[in-house]
Amino acid sequence: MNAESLVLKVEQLRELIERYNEAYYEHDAPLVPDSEYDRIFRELQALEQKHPELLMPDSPTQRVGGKRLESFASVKHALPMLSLDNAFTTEEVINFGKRILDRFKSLDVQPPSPLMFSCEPKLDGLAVSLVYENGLLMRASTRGDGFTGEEVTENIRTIRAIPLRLKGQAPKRLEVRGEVYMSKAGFEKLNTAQKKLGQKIFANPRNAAAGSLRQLDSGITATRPLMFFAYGVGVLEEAILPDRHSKILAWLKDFGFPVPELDRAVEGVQGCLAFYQEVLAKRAGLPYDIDGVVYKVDEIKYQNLLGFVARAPRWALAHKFPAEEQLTTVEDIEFQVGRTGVLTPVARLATVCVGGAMVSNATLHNIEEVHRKDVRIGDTVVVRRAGDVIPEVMSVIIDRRPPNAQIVHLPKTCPVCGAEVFKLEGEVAARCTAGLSCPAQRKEALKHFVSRKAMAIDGLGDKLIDQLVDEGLVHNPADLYYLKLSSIVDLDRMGEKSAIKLLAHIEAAKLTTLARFIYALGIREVGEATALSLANHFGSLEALQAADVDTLMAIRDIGPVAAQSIAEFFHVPENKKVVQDLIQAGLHWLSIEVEIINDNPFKDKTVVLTGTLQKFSRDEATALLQKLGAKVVGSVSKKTDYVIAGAEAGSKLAKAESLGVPVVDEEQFLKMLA
Ligand code: D41
Repeated sequence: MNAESLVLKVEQLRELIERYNEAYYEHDAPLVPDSEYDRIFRELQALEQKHPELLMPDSPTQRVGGKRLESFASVKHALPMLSLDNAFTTEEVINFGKRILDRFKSLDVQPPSPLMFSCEPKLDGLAVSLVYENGLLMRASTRGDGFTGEEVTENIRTIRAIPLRLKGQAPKRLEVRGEVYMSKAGFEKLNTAQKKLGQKIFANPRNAAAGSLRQLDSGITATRPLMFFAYGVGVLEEAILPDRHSKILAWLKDFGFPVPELDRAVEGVQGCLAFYQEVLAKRAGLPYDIDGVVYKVDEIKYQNLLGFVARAPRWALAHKFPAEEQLTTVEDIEFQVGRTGVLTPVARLATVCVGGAMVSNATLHNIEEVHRKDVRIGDTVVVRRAGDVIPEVMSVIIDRRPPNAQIVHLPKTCPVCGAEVFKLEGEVAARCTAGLSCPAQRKEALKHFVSRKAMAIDGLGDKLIDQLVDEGLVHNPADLYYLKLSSIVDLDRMGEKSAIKLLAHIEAAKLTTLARFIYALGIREVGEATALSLANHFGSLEALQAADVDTLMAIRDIGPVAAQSIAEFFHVPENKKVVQDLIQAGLHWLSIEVEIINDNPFKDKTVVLTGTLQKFSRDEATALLQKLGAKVVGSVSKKTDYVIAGAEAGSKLAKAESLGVPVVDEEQFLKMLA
């Protein structure tokens, strides 16, 4: 790059960053995901480092945080609020450890072995300072640029997690530092309410928290579900600070502050890295967003020795998680046909790494969503992949739309079989009308039929089913049981050995349970739990087939929509024939004795299972509870009556505890059963 274009590039980056800053900090409406911001920021940092002559005092790299709004009084922090250095890789964390040891060496101090770190999650909120005098909250301010912030005392007072008066023996002056944030649930609720009122929708919990705290009318702040946790201490007068960070957190807790729940003291950088993995695994299940973890040298004596450089302490590091949002481009939008014929638009993307995995497809849910988000082929979009959730297109960066971007319409005919596509008025789903004569629906129905919770036929993967249908060997589930060795040995990636094995698996799976059989049929609205209820209630296939809508609706957990769908299913001649053919092919089950004990603590209760039980598998415990009349569900809410927690229970247990839902361990569970 020549000097001129270098200057231009640096200017461009600064302008872009300023623009993104303003949108993020002043309007709480980010234009790009954090990862994109970080990338540009780092690019500028690198250029300035390489060409120090280009570094200007007003470069955004010299000022982290946004401009202060005129309307809030500004507050100068008595002690600057430092920022945190970031690490994105293991190597950077190891270097952090090395830098600390080097520093000890140059100070001629024998480093402690092992060096203890206090680890905590890094909540994605905004940092504030709270000043208490003689135990009373006197002043609260945002971090701002670290030196000067905005006074938000009245707004802070509305946050119930923040004590207005300290518990116990209060110091003359105490400045508590921490993070104001919004839980995921609070964020969803707020956005739902905002939508109803026709008000602004927040992009993420962080922006919702910032927008809520920076309200000139504290009455509005009071209606927002803000939370707080403390992570440090600034000014302290007439009290003795504990000698370790981990003890400071406990000390703050005693004053009445919420502190990070997952905090732990560990040995060395290796301990930090193990903590990182642990918290990463829990990330999706936590009730709040975290963007990484923070490591802090635990002993305050060593923190003071190590000191800080520029704005950041040498003794602390934020280890960021892989970004859950990234930018990429939409190369195409295709429609996938599912088991029930529903057409789902899928964006084919230029491959990117999101949340630690390579992503090249993202769901767009339905055509209305495509139009609402205005996603076009050629667009640059934000894709999000959180936890194990399917990647999703969140929004379009309109700025980057090419002139030839292409609008997508719902196809009039099925992209797989050419049959008419039908969309009911008022319904979002558009469906291929061909039913099981559409190969796509046939394939999906078969995949469902053989799946683990249905017939559980081993060795029959998706690719194999695609081939069986494409070759015309299988039209309906019953055909599976008539497959011959000679017709399957020649399939791709098959051989005599695996063909024989496959036929044996199909044969073995003929013995099943009534509930699995009902589930395998793929009746709309009939999931695993409903299938089990039906099997328990009717006890035989004949009785189920004969049931009318009213009889079905009288069953617990079966609503009008499901009842309608079940009754209809057994009236369609093709379906009757498939059921008959399957029985003909030799599918059978043992008639189960169903015995519902009327007086038991689980009757009509909503129960969540979590962790590993010693005496039951998850499925067995579920079946048992269902027989007792309980509804077993997957996630904990206020409506949950019990959480049964086995060994190594994780986020569901934590959530139950935070909601005050009764938690039962295996021993208590056994007692309740007795
Ligand atoms: O959870 C956080 N966001 C968090 C932020 C945390 N757990 N610890 C933090 N510790 C510090 C130091 C070490 C500088 C006292 C922080 C922050 N700072 C911080 N938050 C915003 C800027 C800096």
